[in-house]
Amino acid sequence: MRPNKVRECWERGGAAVSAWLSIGNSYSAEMIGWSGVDCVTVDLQHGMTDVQTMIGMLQAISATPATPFVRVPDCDPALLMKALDAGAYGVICPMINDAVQAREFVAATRYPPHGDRSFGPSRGLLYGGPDYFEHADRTIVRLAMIETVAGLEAVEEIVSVDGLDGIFIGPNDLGLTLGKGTAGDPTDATVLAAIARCRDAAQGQKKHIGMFCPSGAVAARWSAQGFDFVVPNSDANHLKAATAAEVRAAREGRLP
Ligand code: 3PY
Ligand code: MG
Repeated sequence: MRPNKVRECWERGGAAVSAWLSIGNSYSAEMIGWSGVDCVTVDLQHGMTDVQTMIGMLQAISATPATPFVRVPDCDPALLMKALDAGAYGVICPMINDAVQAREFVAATRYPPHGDRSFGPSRGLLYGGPDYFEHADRTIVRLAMIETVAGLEAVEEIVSVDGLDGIFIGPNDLGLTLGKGTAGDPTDATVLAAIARCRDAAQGQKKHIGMFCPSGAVAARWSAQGFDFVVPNSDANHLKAATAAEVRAAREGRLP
């Protein structure tokens, strides 16, 4: 089976960097796949895309060196299985609030006897190879998002769930539910303490810890603090920021 670059990166002791796709388009997905990232995550929760478009995006990512991941909109076993059947090598599940939900999430991604994933890996076989079934459970990465007070309070139990590879912090939702507002680069002491608790819980169980970040510089800061799956913002935000910078530069020629 084709290897998972995120697992390879972790085996070397490195921090994996994932791109994040909010734009539902296969051409931009392919372009981002050539940016040097280890993996590219299609965001089905807040991204402007649907399942059919996701399939084309996963096909486009397959033509690049990056490994395809999907963030599903919620812990829906049918959608998790569809994303995996479509060739996702990693799934990120938002709003995991307790160990029961974490176990349901993991079960949907593993074949029996360890889980209840149904057999039918249509594109999984094409992308992964003919031995997909034998290796899928060990190759696929499963990250549960901790982004609520409930999830935070249960984080030690969540990271203990067998088969879960790690947790991924959504700093905006976490800040919101802690009553501190949204902040991609949190500075509030309560939010920072919550993030440190998540990291310590994950590392205590030898699980991985990731976070969505507003920039590469912030992602580098967190990876220096032990985070090993970082996302330096989304395609849409990069496109907007880069375009705005060029427009500002162009206006310097002759101010209106
Ligand atoms: C959050 O910050 O809440 C996220 O879900 C980032 O994707
Ligand atoms: Mg969120």
